[in-house]
Amino acid sequence: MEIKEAIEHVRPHLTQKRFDHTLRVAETAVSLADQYKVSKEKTELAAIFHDYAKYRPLDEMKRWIISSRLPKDLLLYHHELWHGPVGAILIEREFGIKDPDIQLPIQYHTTGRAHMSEIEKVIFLADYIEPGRSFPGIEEVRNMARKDLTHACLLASRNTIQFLMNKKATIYPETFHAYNDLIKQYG
Ligand code: DGI
Ligand code: FE
Ligand code: FE
Ligand code: FE
Repeated sequence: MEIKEAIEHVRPHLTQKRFDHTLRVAETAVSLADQYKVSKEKTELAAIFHDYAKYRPLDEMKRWIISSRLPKDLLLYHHELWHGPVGAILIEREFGIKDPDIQLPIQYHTTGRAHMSEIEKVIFLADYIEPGRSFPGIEEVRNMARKDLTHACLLASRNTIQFLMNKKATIYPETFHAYNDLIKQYG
């Protein structure tokens, strides 16, 4: 699919704010893809679709999780974790995009997972550091993103887990699996 077509499919499903975020994620992701020798075309498509399902009604997302190959334990955790996995399914069903290089980064962009591919790391990180974001410690992650993609993912993952624990949120197992996998490389 051409990027322009993807953008027009996504636009009506997002708020203006979320759409602008999506374009910034795409720009950030393409710059990382260029630096780390990842396919620009696949990166841009994954970025444009990464929050595609963000505003689907909860009962619709629930039905997709029940009726597709997605992990059922998602239903035991916060619904904020559903839009990535559901988006990965929707682009296949609606647009015939059946490519793990595009679907996996979308599926895991919120949590990460163990053994992320380079394109998964690029989307995970771009979503975290795009210029519209302001989290505590984000400048350190932005600087590291220019030096070491995997190490930057570790910093983003660690910050997210600390943030979630501080607000007493439940943490999805894949979120921990991502952190554990990354800290083993940089402990
Ligand atoms: O969709 P975005 O807002 O662009 O960003 P996102 O999909 O990365 O994250 C959405 C939210 O999900 C963010 O506030 C952090 C949160 N999150 C990430 N991992 C977990 C989580 N929330 C819970 N409860 N558990 C997690 O493991
Ligand atoms: Fe998201
Ligand atoms: Fe994220
Ligand atoms: Fe996002």
